[in-house]
Amino acid sequence: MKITLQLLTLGFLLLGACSSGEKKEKQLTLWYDEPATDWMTEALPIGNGYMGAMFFGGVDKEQIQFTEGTLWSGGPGSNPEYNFGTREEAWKNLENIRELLDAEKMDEAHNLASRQLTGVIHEKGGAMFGDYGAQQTMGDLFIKVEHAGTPSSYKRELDITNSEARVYYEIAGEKYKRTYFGSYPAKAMVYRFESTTQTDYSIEYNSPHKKNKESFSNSIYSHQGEVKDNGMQYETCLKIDTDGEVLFEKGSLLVTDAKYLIIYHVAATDYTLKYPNYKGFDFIADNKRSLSKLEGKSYAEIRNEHQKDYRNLFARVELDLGESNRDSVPTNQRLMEYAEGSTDPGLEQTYFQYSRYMMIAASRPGTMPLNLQGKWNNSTNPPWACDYHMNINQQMLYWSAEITNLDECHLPLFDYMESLVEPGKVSAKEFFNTRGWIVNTMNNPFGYTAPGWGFPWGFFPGGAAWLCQHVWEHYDFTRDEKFLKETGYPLMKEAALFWIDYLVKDENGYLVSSPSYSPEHGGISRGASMDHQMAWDLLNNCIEACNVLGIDEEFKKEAITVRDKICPPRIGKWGQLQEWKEDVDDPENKHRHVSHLYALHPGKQITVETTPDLAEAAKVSLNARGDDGTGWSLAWKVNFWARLKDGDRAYKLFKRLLRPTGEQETEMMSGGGSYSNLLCAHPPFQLDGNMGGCAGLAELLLQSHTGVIDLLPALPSAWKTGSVKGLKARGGFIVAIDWQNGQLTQATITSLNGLPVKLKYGNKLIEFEQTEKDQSYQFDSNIRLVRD
Ligand code: FUC
Repeated sequence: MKITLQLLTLGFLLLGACSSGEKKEKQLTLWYDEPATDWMTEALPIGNGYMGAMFFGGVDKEQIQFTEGTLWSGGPGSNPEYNFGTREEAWKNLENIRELLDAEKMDEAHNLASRQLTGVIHEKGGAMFGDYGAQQTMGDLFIKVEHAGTPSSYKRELDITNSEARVYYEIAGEKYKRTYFGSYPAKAMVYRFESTTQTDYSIEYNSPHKKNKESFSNSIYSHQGEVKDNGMQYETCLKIDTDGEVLFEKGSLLVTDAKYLIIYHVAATDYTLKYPNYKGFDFIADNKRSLSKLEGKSYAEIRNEHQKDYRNLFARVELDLGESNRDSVPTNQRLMEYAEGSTDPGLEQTYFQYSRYMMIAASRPGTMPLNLQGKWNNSTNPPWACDYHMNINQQMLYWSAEITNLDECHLPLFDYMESLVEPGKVSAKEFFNTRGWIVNTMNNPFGYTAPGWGFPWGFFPGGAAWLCQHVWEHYDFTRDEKFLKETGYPLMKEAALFWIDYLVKDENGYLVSSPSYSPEHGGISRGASMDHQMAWDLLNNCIEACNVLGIDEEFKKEAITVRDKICPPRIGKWGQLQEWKEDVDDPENKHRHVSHLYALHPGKQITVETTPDLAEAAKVSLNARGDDGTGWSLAWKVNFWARLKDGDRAYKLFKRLLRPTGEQETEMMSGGGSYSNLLCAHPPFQLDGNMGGCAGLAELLLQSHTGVIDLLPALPSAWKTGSVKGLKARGGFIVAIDWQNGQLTQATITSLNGLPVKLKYGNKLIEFEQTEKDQSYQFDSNIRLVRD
């Protein structure tokens, strides 16, 4: 009997070892059997936080396009008249515009607002956005490899489990291998070429910018240049390590007889994130520092240091949606077959983790925040200036940061927000004569905080309120009170002051936003619902912050009074959630922005549990808008349906987000999808859809915005059996969930802060008045605590 029990126990343990925690982590890769020929749809992204690079994997000629996040045209250096977009004393027209709106003279109000409440940019020698500028590519490295013959066994891959890209092929019986990665701790990109035979290479740097100086000494190639339009200075350096000979001739580095060649690549500019000059960083010293940190370290050490740094973030979350056995199929083909109906949970997992990979590759403490294309831009004139768009895009880029346990990657956004306060106060004063800070739709790194220069798309002073949701969420997930006190709350309070001053009373005594414009369709209104919802959310979070910090009683009282008078969400004549205070929604409107559902997501004013009628109205609006859209619009709809607890509908939209999209497709309204490199097609490429899609998948498995940790709130029926580990819930709880046949089998909650917790699964709810810091708690399929 005793023996049997022991055997049984052992058997159980062994089974346990294979089926749960001990399971070997699967390596997730994107891979292709041909080199890339198109940058946007095929090349693959790598990055070290500061720099982003895209490689093609060409056999005879490798192309590595790269940039550094601060490299921009425009701004003060481009024009002495540059003034952050300010139209001085524009606010003097405000009363007039409000009166016209009250008299329902919409066209006149629109015309006056178009003339006066728009930002100012100055023409600049044919540049698309004048002195507003645009993010710039730093250029391309071309590496020619001397070999003759037809390649075989070609493979180009991006291993996102370890943050490493590789290229393999064979020619005439010789093997060639390349390994690329971006190291945040080394602040360098690393490209290694190896071959079984001695090989010759030539390396050339091509840049669209003005070259000032070039040199090669002590194995270091340095190129100093400047952006022609604003004189922004930069340097990029290549440190060469090889067993071959190196010669610098006519602008090319010639490497001969090398079995290995390693290029360490650094870049920096003289930009600083500091109003009003944004200049003065010692970029030459910075590059020197980065290069000297490499001294005395072997390639293996640098690679290990990188992988340790990366894994520390990436490995926190594991998602298993079931076996798909499709890893042997190239990713482009896999995407096609998925669209044609093949079941491929592995591709879905890869998509989810790819977003986390890109977040880690492009947004780390001390770097610029993600821009519209992350850090991957190959143009001097990129779509929408590859800037910071504050009426959905910038925020969506960071939706996944907290829930997928990458809160450190959120920090660059907050540094950036802090830099916007000073210019944003000038904009608030000059355009609206209010206190506080604002940003509008478009924002460059030179403090452009004014409305855009076109009224219908550019007028969106709510940008700051929306950004402030991010500092609150960061606090709520981490419960880092120091952060809230020193960084979060000051940003929130200043943004709230704008709304306290800007909102005006309507005929019914409600506070409304006048004039306002629901992003980016309208027209002009005396109350776009989104403004009301954002102001409500911001004031609500400020009140909560005052409670947490025990400060600012007076301000808190004012915030409560204002919040409670804001025009609440309304249900209109066809059962829809009204996009405006006026009941004028068109049921045929398929516009990509669904801004009036802000209160449902990313806000929390509307929830299925607390405001079921409004949630129902949100559903009516969403159904009317339909299931098409740009990439980010589809991603937002995944999140909406997740919050509405309709996993199958969310999943349908997620599949739509993975629709294979070609290079030539430009139809915006319904063209969203994914390129074969799995980058999101707006179209064209925009990273927000990748990040928003990832956040949406996480919200299908875990939600916590109501103060309750809701397990599997919207599990799609397609994901019958699976598990997720390491997602984060508000309050600082790390959550692991297992499910089978669509039902929870077990969950584990680790309490990082020792706070009370409420846990929900379906209609079961349990509550613990306290938890112990750093303790894990295991729950069974009925969310009953499993005691040891
Ligand atoms: C907003 C969107 C567009 C695009 C642009 C970058 O203006 O309406 O679809 O994503 O940002």
